[in-house]
Amino acid sequence: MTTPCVAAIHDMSGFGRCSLTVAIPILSAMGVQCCPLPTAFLSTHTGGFEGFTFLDMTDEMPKAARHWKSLGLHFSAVYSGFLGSARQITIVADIIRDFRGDGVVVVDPVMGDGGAVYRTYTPEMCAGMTHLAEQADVITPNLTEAALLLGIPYEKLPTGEAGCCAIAEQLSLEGRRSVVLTGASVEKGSTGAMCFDASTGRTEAIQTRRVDREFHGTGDVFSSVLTGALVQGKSLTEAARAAVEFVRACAERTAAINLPMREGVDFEPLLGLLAKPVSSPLDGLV
Ligand code: PXL
Repeated sequence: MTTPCVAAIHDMSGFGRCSLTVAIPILSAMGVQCCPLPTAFLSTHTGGFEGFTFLDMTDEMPKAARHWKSLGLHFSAVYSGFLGSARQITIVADIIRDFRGDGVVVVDPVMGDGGAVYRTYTPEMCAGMTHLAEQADVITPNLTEAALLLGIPYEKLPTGEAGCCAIAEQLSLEGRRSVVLTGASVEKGSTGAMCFDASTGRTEAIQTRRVDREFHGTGDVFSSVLTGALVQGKSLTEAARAAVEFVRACAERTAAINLPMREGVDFEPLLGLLAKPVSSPLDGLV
């Protein structure tokens, strides 16, 4: 049995804990090999830092994908997130087409948070993200991204359990695509995800107690755990449960140490929570 492999198409931000600096350690801790295809290199992420550098990797991506194809690589999942240019929309769509095989395609339609679009995202990129997300088996929007995908103002989104249910179902392309809506709160003091599972047609809220503070990068932590758990064969709601609980643990710790928001969540000491115990070097092989 070979270790499952995920093609992870995200930016690499040097400081601030998001995207690949989150996806690589989380997938590795879950016993999943992460094969990064960086969309951009930034000195820091764009949320709360001034003067960050931005190296667009658009031209490199098709070349790297062509090499992967020539090697006959197969992935258990293709997992995309923050993109660096509008041109990357078709490039990532091509990569999904070429490598989806019988794996799962997770598109985190990263575009914004808290009702605002991220600084490097153009209207063209947001429109393109809607098309890219049509290729996904599973999407993981937050409420801001859900509003953009649905083409409605953030303030007009329905709220509460029935509202989150309606959003998840409306985003499902008439039941063809699974949706894990993040930052979905069904009652005061709780938060988590609202999941529409295309394989069962059911919608279910996965909730935990809310840590009363804002955090940066939790969407990337969430989607990475979810992707790892799906690759491990968990159902959508089991995977969402694992992601909701891990994000809550990270949030609790981050609040306890008073980490500035722009530094992301202090997840590294908690990676052990995601790992399966190993008793010998040949564990899982026989
Ligand atoms: O966490 C989403 C994200 C990913 N990558 C970069 C970002 C952000 C959010 O601000 O700036 C570079």
